[in-house]
Amino acid sequence: MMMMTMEGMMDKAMLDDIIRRLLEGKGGKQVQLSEGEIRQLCVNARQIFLSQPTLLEIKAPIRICGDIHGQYQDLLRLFEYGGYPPSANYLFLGDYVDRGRQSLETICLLLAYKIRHPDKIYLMRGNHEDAKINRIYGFYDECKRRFNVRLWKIFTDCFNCFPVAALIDEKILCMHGGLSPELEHLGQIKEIQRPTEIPDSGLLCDLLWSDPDARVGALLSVDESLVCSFEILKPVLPASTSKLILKKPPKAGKI
Ligand SMILES: [Mn+2]
Repeated sequence: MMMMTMEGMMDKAMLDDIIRRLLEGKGGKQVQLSEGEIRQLCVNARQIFLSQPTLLEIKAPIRICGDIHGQYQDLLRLFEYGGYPPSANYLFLGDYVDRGRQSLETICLLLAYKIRHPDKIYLMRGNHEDAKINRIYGFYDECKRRFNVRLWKIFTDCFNCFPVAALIDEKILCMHGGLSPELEHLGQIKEIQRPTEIPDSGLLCDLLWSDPDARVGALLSVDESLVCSFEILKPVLPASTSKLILKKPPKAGKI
């Protein structure tokens, strides 16, 4: 329905063709979409992000995935293992670009799936979905080398509209970074206006940047890629819900 009501949305055949070509990048082959196609992915995805809330409210079962950081082969393996959308629901916790060598394929495949299946795949914002970070850590250079700086700016406009947190089954709160001392109720997240850059301090900065503090809670590693942080802090969630916070894995000397 959304596909039909939004102005200028890419049609399904075009999206399926883009997805098919991107999936041919399995094995390490570079997939070069056209600049126009990537621009359309950014513009269309931006519209969908803005049509959905800043604090996503989604239902289990859903597969939750941490940082990809341009490691496109890992993203493909992840879909191979968990099922390609829409056969399974996905929530990504952010950090799609920088560091790895195929940030463009990574973010383009995720945006294409988001537009094609807007209620089956959710992409939250990471601290690298921010111009002042990905200008330095690789994405800008990849855009400039393979396309141009103009395209990098179009991605910036799209990243500025990503949602920043998700609540699964009204119980599990997910964000890329962690909680904020400023966070007293979830309504504050819903009120964050988009598009927005990530400020240097405050609620939005903390949600995307802060790390769990072992002194105030306990960390449980579910597997190598997922860490649950049980934090006994302020009653951010209603008393009836558990205090399970999902976030990206802790730093290993990286941001
Ligand atoms: Mn990261």
